[in-house]
Amino acid sequence: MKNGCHIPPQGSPTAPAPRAADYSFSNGLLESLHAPATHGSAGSHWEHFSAKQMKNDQIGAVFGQLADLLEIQEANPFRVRAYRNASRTISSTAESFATLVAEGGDLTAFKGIGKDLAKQIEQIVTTGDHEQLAELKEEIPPGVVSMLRIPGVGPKKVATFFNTLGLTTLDELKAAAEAGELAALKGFGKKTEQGILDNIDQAAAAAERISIADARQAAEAVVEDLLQLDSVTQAAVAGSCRRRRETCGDLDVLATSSDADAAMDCLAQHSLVQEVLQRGSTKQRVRLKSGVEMDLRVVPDESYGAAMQYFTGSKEHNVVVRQRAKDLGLKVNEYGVFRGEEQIAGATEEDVYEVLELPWIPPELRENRLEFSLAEAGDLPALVELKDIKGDLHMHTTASDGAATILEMAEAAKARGLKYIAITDHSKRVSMANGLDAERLRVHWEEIREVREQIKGIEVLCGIECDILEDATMDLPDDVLEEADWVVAVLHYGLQQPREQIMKRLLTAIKNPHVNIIGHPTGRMVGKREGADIDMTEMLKAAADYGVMMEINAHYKRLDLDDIHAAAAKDLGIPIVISTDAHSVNGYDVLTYGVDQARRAGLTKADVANTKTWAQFRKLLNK
Ligand code: DGT
Ligand code: CA
Ligand code: CA
Repeated sequence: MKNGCHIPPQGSPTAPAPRAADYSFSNGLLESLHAPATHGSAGSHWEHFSAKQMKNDQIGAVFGQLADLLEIQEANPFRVRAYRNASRTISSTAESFATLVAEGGDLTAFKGIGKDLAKQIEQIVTTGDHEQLAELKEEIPPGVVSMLRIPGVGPKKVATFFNTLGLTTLDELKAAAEAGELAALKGFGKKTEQGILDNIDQAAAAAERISIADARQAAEAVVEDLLQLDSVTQAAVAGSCRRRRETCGDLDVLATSSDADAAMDCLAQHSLVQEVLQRGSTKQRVRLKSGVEMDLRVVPDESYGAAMQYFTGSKEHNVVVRQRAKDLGLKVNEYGVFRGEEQIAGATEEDVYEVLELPWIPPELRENRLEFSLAEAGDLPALVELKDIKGDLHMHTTASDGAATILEMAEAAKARGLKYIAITDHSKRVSMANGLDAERLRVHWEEIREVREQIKGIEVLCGIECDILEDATMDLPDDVLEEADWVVAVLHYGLQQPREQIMKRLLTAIKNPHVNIIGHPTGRMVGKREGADIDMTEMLKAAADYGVMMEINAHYKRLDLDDIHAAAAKDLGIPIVISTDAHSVNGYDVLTYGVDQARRAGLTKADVANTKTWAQFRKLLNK
């Protein structure tokens, strides 16, 4: 076993509470397997989210919501489709629409954007709002919109529930399903009704949790604006968002300021904020327009570290911290660490941990797993960082369901400092994504080789995302896979199959001499869909035996492997690759979430194969 942060597998006594099926995003409107939304604009630093300018994906989300709400109102399908197309175009465009608007550029040059849509984009960018969307939100109760969160339920079904049955909340929908009223509807059946009953509680419980991407975007935007104030000396994100959990229940922000009122006014007036829920002398709670709530706490400088430590949590981590203080005859709270009346630490987190005789512990590890024993032994891992990543080995182009060409993807990767990428379009089974058969694939690989010749300073691999079919055979024959530089094997279909068959499929792939890696191994969608029923121990053991790597799919809707299983893979010495699964040049932006997941797993640079130089990495290609 390698030295490092071993995290116990799920189900062990110290593992956290159930984590797979209990969340969803507040913004569940743009959910789609093959059209991931992206965050941040190309050219900006990956970690940088600005409050100053609207991002393309935010503008795109407005049109996505418009399309959903109009469809619920049974509006003209052409209009609905136009908004949906606009949403996709905008979200997958590298060039910033906000910048174009500011510079008076011609928006109608983009496919699917006419004069009318261009005007609406201008409105969104300049006012941060959309008049018609605001009206629709008045007309359609939020409970109706939340029905979209139920897996398998889209705007068309919601329209029927709302318009035909007059259902306005998840509770009413559940009652109607229990009474058999849904199965009686035209175009519905017992199966649909049962599916809704099976999933509705998850959707209801999940109501408030948002993805780490949405959480970071909002929280970081607020922090950035607070830091602009002269009176604010320090400000930062705390809570689960700082710990980089997959989802966040609410957002926590801390600031130090000579003028708490100014900081709270700044938040109250922030463009992301809907309303102030509570305001005291040092604490304010607001609801954002997205529905998620945020706590702002303004603390004195001498308490900043203690408050950061306290409000970063987790609660479980803090229980141990408090006990430790007690054992040392100290008292710790959000104001500082005290011996009797005397404050002995609190200005910085480092000080707080130091007086507790501990090194500073990275927030991603603060879940009361093994961080305290590692810290005591001086064995805290040096966690992998975004800047360590040198390659991206899972992405799509226009050959299947991506929005950019091979050359565009390669150039964008190079511009971000990557040294090698693998183009991994879909195999033929994924017909909805225009998957490639052997013949098309060979032509596609020829094009990749041409790009490889053409572009200097980055290696471009001929790859494939090859489906592992329901009958446990590969979607492409061995002689084709053999020609690939890089084969990502994945489960897309039949995720509900019994464990035995799922394992048969995975083992087929792992034993295939041409398969390099299992991509998004479980197939779960965070808060939306549970993954396949996998015997993780068996799969990882086989992967270790056969020299197959494991992916952390960096998309914030996947984050698959999760932290626990990535840690288990590390312990078996399995190289882990953090890949973006980019479907456009903006798709690379999600890399940061994958790195965060790896950090939560306790992975170091050495554990992540795509931190290697190309010369080192290529040696891993021969199994
Ligand atoms: P979330 O919002 O559900 O995603 O998770 P957190 O961890 O952000 O939890 P939240 O917002 O309730 O509280 C933020 C941090 O504040 C939490 O991680 C630890 C600290 N905290 C909050 N309430 C308590 C408490 O009752 N006891 C202790 N020890 N710490 C607390
Ligand atoms: Ca929180
Ligand atoms: Ca909170």
